[in-house]
Amino acid sequence: MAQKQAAHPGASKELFTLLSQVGLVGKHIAQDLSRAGLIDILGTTGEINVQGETLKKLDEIANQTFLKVFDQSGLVCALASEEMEKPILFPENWPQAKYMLLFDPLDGSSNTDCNMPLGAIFSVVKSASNDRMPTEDDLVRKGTEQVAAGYLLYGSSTMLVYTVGQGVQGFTLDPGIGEYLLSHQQVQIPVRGKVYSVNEGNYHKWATGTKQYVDYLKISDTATGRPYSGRYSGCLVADVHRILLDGGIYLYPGELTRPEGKLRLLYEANPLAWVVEQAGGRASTGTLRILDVEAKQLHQRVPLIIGSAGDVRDAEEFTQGRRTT
Ligand code: AFP
Repeated sequence: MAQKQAAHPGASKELFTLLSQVGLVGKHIAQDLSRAGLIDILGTTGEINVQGETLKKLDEIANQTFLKVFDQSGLVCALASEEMEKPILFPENWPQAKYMLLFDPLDGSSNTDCNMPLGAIFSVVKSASNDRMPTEDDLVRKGTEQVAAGYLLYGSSTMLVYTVGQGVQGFTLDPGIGEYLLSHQQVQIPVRGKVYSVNEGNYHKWATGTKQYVDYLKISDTATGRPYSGRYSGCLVADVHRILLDGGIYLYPGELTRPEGKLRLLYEANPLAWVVEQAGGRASTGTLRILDVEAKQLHQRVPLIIGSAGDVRDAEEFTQGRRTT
């Protein structure tokens, strides 16, 4: 990280300290998860979150861990989370702290009780003005305005993967020494893959173009490497991480009765889109580059098609009706 900082004059020391603090969140959560069946952290809290979803105990623990690590760090002047309707503002940190952190503290929470992969996704933007303390509206920014973005993956090992706009770096947590070591330098996503990742249980809800694209992936054709294999874990981070390393495509498309899709723009789609683009891939709504989507609300949803550039281009052609086979 220090090397990257030296090579990137736009990325300040505070930004890299902030990324290290995200790593610290990952250490806490990874430790909790390693004992999840032994301590009382599985199951639900009995509450419904701002997204209308049942809150898992681990959602709450992960959110609190982010808050604890950051609220007294002096590094951020605002925090926004999937689990909180309103952001938390820290006027006491402003103007020294110019960064604002948006995050999904626990991605894939349906996986908590069955020992499957989980993640966290984060996006960092700078306060919009030097003259005044940011407001909630200042957090609602286009993906192109991110200054750092990435994710934590709690899989068979814990990883921190990030970009500050100079490629993608991946660090693996060595639990023996409690440190992250650089394991994936300048990650490059293949131009095409052999895997598609989508909740096919929603097939009947999709528009024709999406159905035709997914049908196309299953037709045997050696020239284009089809049929693709289906791989879907229910954890966006894990599915996108696989695709980042091996190529392929992840889709959470808009649906006929829910054209905006399920995933959140500011703290799910935007950070992953920037990571994947920085690795040479592509991220789209089907008609628009994710990073160019106009941000209007903190918890805004967006359709997401992300992965290898060649595969995402194919999907765009199908969803735009420019191709049917
Ligand atoms: P949470 O962030 O609420 O855990 O949701 C998980 C998720 O956003 C993403 O990780 C999955 O890819 C997707 O939702 C799974 O949704 P379905 O259960 O509808 O397939």
